[in-house]
Amino acid sequence: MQTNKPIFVTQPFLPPLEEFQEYLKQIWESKWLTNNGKFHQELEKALCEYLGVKYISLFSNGTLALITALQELRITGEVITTPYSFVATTHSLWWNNIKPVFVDIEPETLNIDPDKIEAAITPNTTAIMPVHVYGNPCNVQRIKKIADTYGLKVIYDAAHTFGVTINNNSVLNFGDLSVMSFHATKVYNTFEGGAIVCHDEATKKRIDNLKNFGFINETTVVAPGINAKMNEVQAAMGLIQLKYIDANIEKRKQITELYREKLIGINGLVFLDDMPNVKHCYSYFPILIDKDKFGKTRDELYEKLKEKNIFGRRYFYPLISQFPTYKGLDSAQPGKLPVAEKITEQVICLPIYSNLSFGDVEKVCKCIKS
Ligand code: T4K
Repeated sequence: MQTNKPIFVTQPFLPPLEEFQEYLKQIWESKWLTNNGKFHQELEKALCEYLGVKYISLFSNGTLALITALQELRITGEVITTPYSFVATTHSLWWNNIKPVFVDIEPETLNIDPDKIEAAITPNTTAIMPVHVYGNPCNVQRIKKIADTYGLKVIYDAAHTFGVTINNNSVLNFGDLSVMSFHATKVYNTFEGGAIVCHDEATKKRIDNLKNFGFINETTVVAPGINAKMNEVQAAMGLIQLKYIDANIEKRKQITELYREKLIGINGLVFLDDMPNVKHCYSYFPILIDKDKFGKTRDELYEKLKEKNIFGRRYFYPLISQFPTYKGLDSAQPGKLPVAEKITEQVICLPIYSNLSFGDVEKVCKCIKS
């Protein structure tokens, strides 16, 4: 029934099928399906231009891009990171045999707290891997200063940011490398997909080699690379998506504004505001529930929404540091990450995507208020 169709936390934007078919026809004719094809090359150029970055290397997904970014910088030992993210952030360290060291988050932005980074640095620390959570930029200046002082690399997990700028400069221009995700659930999707943004040609070349088994020519392999190439169907989707991205982000902005208007002033419910001088992409709309003031726990609200066919998601619950793989680490011990431990019990991300109707946003808000 139309009146009670499920509303999921997100839904991918899909362009008109005919537009995609035009690209598919070309792929069928050329029989060039992958390995740095025409659309792959076009998309790298188009994304550099759209995002305002110098070099980009496309990947089959964001997780392999994260793993490869660490390989490229030859990161070893310990890496300081946030427990408040999708598990792929820390898994990329684990797959590289690197020890994650969790540092708490700021209550205002939910990003890694720069004030707490220095205390976590040891002689084994080689890098910091912060996440621009929900697309809200980290304190990039403070993180740069700390990294420069201690000689650390910075790899940003920028999976939630697309087109985000600080003072008109892409957030992807900070750090040694930034890693993007173009998964179906993201603001900009290529079904699955990802990318590494870097700042010089030599690095771009090495990353391109690493994602192609380490080949530099037909017969020479210079590194134990992996297969993480984006294929032509994904790249074609990426090219079409770019035509719609501004309109899609604008719609997300309007949805965010409507949520804020409808939910403001509810006792025990808070949401994040826009940050000064930042152009946002509105990838998620998280709310935080204080059970004492709101009169219900986060989980009670989450279940109540589900009864009404509204499927918010508890991104990010549990914390990465609470998963079995990581909970034995020193930095993961209960009480060591007090802000993240509190927020993970309070958060629900409400539905947001470009095809979400304003009527559905009102329905979600009504359900929260009732
Ligand atoms: N770093 C960060 C900070 C990340 O958030 C992520 C991914 C990564 C790294 C890794 O990047 P990738 O390797 O994924 O490129 C989803 C996504 O799978 C994941 O990409 C994303 N973060 C994470 C936050 O969310 P799930 O398990 O919650 O997704 P799922 O399948 O439950 O989908 C959520 C909702 O989206 C569904 O209820 C309905 C809708 N949906 C989903 C898919 C896949 C659709 O309508 N169509 C679809 O095709 O992880």
